[in-house]
Amino acid sequence: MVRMLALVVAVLGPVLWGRGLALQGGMLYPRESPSRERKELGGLWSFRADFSDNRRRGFEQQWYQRPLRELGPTLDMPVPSSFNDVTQDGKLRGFIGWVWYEREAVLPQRWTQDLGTRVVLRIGSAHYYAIVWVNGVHIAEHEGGHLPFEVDISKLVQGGPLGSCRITIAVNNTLTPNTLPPGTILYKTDSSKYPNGYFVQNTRFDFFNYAGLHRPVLLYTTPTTYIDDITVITGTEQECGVVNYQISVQGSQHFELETRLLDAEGQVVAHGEGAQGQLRVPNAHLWWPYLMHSYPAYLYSLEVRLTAQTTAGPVPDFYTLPVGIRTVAVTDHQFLINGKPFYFHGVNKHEDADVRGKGFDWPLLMKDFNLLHWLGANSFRTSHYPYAEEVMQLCDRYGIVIIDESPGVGIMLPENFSNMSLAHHLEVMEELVRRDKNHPAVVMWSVANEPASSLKPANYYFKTLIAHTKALDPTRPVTYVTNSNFDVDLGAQYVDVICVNSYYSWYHDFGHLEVIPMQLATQFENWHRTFQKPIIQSEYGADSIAGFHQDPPLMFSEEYHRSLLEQYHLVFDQKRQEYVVGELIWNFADFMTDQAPLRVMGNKKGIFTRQRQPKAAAFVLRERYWKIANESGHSLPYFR
Ligand code: GCB
Repeated sequence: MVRMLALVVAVLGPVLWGRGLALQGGMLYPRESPSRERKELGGLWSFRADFSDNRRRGFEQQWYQRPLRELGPTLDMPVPSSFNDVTQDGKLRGFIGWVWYEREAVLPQRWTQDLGTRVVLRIGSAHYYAIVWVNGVHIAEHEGGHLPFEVDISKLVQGGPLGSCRITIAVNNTLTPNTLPPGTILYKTDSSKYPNGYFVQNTRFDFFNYAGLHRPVLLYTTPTTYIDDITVITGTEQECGVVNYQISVQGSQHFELETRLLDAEGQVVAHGEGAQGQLRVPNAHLWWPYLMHSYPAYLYSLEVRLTAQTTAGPVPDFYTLPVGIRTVAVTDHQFLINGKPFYFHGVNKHEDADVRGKGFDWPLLMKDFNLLHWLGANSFRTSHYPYAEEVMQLCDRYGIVIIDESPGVGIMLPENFSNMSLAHHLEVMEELVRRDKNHPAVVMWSVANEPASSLKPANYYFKTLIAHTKALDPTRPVTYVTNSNFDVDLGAQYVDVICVNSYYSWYHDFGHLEVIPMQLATQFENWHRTFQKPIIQSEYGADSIAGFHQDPPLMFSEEYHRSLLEQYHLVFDQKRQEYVVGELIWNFADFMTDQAPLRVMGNKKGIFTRQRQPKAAAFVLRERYWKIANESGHSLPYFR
């Protein structure tokens, strides 16, 4: 046991040390403004995976002290991207441990000479644990692969002779029982079967553990006294829109703040002064979801102007935040947006594609949003982790409603419910709410997917987690997603909306489509009888291999896929008259998983292939979603 722990520590290194870092400051998305510049560090970085037995050669040889290429061979690695599928090396594809990224950034002279400028390095996502050095100086560590972190590097780049800086980032994809998602390193010690030191990583979630620098890495500037965070909470009073705002400033106590709210035409509709206040907008345009209104996704702009009083005179900082005025509420059988019943007809997604894995990619993102519009989808769940900030911004702009999920997936073993796990989960919820709180598209938080909620410690775990999330954000409902295989789950007493996944006629009663209506109706009735809460069918679906045809339908054919969905729809159409408030297909597109006998080069439950081509099921859903949208009388032909 002790030996095992020692080995695990050897592989993970600092993954086990970095607990309890308190959340500091805001996490405003870095936008350009008259007082702020940004410099993208995308492109090719130098890269090396540390294949040494203990995975610690990089630390022993201090790979951060000198350019990586001087200490051995390097690869060119694109950022953002997962590293796994970029090369022809199978060992790198399945690599577990530390990989090292490095690049030189050339800085504009003003950034390095002007001591009134603050230079910040921001990493959109590094999966899973990251350590960052600038010019060999250790400056940051971050745990968690799906949320951004940043660090002020002004002192390191200013005042010296250098106009450039060397950024080194070591990233470790090892998952432990206390990471989110959790995983286990299993050492195979039978020397007749495995070489010395052989280990594998086991996880209880169904997607490939892609790793690397997944989202943009960039530098941006602010003045030294700067707008650090903005929180808006919106509401309505009769015809009047209300925007409550709170602004935090760092760097000085001597400043003034002005706010102006501009409509989509750029007209000022309200203004205020000071760090907090309320802006009132008569006859406000509300933010409505796509297909729920003839002018969906209306965004105002909140312009914040900070004027700091310095010895050299006043120094301004500007930040503009898009604001959608809308309300969210839940009754015992409805999900209300702006007081009107909202029905989720949407998808579950993954950040996943050929070659780039989980790497952020604009063409892919736009293709996905065009497909959502084509489909008539009004919503998605960020299964099973927070998505890139640019995704959330597009949802605001297009009116796509989001259930924003934490990386709490695969929480199945008793050790995943430890106090250490809970503490980390609470911290992740704080990071998530801090990042996404101002997005009108986000209408609910999901703290986890299919945790083993019948285990004894689960009750305390979820009670605490949900209460904490509600305290962080009292304006949005909170859920965790459960599975119909689990008995009616008492943890659901803490959630506002029941989200349930089921795979009738797929993982059980396979081949028997005829039992779906009965089993699905029973599921809904049991959950609603027990909790009197609205229910979302948060996953359902079947695998199909594009191009496989069989009629009468057999499993894995496109015909079985579509017939299975049609059986579900019969029941949704009855129950949505009562308390079912949504249906989210599993999954938007085929995606990569670990290799397993139940997976054919990944999970094939996509209604689109991994290359985003429609299968038969996509046409079934398209017809259905547009039919549902047309019931409201607000469908928008220009998106079709
Ligand atoms: C589920 C999980 C999802 C899986 C899906 C499946 O319940 O939430 O992550 O991919 O089932 O296809 O098995």
